[in-house]
Amino acid sequence: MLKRDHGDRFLNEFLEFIQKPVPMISSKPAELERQIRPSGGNRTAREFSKKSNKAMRTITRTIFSVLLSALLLQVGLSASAQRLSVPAIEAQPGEQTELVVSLEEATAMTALQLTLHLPEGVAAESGSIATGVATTGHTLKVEELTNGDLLVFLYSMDLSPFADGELLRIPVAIGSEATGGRGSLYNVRMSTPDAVSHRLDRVEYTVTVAAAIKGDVNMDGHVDVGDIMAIINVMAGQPGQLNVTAADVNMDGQTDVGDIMAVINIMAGGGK
Ligand SMILES: [Ca+2]
Ligand SMILES: [Ca+2]
Repeated sequence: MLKRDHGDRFLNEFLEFIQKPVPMISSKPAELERQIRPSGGNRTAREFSKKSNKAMRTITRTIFSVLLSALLLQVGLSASAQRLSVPAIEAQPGEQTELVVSLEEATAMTALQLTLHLPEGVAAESGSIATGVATTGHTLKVEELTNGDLLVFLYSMDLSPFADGELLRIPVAIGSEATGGRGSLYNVRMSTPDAVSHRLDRVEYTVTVAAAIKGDVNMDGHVDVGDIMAIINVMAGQPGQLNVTAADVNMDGQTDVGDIMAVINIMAGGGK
């Protein structure tokens, strides 16, 4: 909350940029000019190119304003319909899981900015955040704020709209000491292609961290020979999807034959 102004920066820059339509309108005529006049050209070609540039600009402008009117109408009808959702997470300590941010009832939005707050003991690596199926060539920008929250900005230079569905997939690591709690997406703003920005409701989600069963290294809910195999895999440096923290059953800081003995003891004691 303290970094509110900083948090608005990306979207504000984007809004400023898309409100200057000149570079976008002139990009195609420039390409056309290059095609007509590949190596300098003559006077006639230049004049033709000038004329077609002008015609192209007029056409583009007309299309652009028709498009804008259509968008404005749509936005006016259901400006506050779109919302973000994040399903609750249930995980065990030491587990790697994913936080999924989805968009519902999208109304021609091309940019999204939000700040992600994770519960204590839950961490996300900014570089591993991926875009979901509801994006179409959108660019992702992530920055870690001084309070540890992540500023996430998703935008399209082609002004393509988002579809309904998954916008972001955020891999998160549940710390070995994590007890779960509430996380949130706050300072959520979206923008239409014509730079109308909307503030969306804050989204809260819960992370429930189930206490792992001691000795249940492969996390199937039982302590049995499968967990001994799992420890051997961890010892062999092939942890796969295993809970590496849980593999240190006797909690002496390393995974070795002592942990296999510990699992045998747990099995002999009736799973306690
Ligand atoms: Ca098990
Ligand atoms: Ca150990």
